[in-house]
Amino acid sequence: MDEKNKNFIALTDEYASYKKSKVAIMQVPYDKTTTYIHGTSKGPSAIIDASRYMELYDDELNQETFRIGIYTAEPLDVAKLSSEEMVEKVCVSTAELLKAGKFPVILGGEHSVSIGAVKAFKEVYPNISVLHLDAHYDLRDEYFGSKLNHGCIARRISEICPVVQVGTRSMSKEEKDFLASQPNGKVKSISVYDILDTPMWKDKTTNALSENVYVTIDLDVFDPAIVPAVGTPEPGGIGWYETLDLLRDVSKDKKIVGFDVVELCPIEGQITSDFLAAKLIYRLLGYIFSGKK
Ligand SMILES: [Mn+2]
Repeated sequence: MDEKNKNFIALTDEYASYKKSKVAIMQVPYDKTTTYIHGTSKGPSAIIDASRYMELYDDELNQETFRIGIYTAEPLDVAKLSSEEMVEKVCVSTAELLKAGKFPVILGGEHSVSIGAVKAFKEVYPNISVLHLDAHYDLRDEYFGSKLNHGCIARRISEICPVVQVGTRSMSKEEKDFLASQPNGKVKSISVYDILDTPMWKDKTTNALSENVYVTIDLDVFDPAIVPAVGTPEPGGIGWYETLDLLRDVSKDKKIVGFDVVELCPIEGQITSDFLAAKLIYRLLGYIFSGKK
């Protein structure tokens, strides 16, 4: 393997050039407002590294998804920026990709990166809704003095467009009150308790989404037994296959126009989570572009 190749799945130019690629991967190594364990700034490079050892052939879909072309951009230079500046930079970069007809995939970094991305998508897709996979509700109005804290992202996104949350299982009283005060409002939550109680939870999720969907995946939505490398792990998350089932359904019934995978906080010598994140991205691209070239 060419150690210098820093493209997703180590694709060579034939399938990774900007010009020929349908998909563009944007890395946002930002980690300012995480509240417990720091290290999400190392998430994007850990995902790219893990992806280099992944099979190019997708054995569920029986296809070589990489043939759509997957361009990997250099990581955005965001380390020294304020949250406001970072969100703006992600917004501008996402808008550029959309204008060029690319399908953006954003790698965090902390979850605040999603706010900038959704802002850009809303300009192009006015009727967009966001599918938000997360252990946390992220509905605080403000946290540790910041409205752009990673614990506020669903609240900020709900000011832009409707949000459908899945896998939630940790909230503050403030968030409970916020949810209860807006029964017909912009945020719907399908918690792990709903998933356990409601066999139709995937239909419920899909039906709550609009035609164009942006997906934001906080990796702590998974059970920490399968994804331990997150900053704020919560017991009892959802599994690999039920997550794939949901994403497959949404890809079939709706038009997913972009997605992000955030909050990977790599643990040295423990690459399970990095690898899962890389495979999740590739599989989701496979669902979205199934049968297309
Ligand atoms: Mn979370």
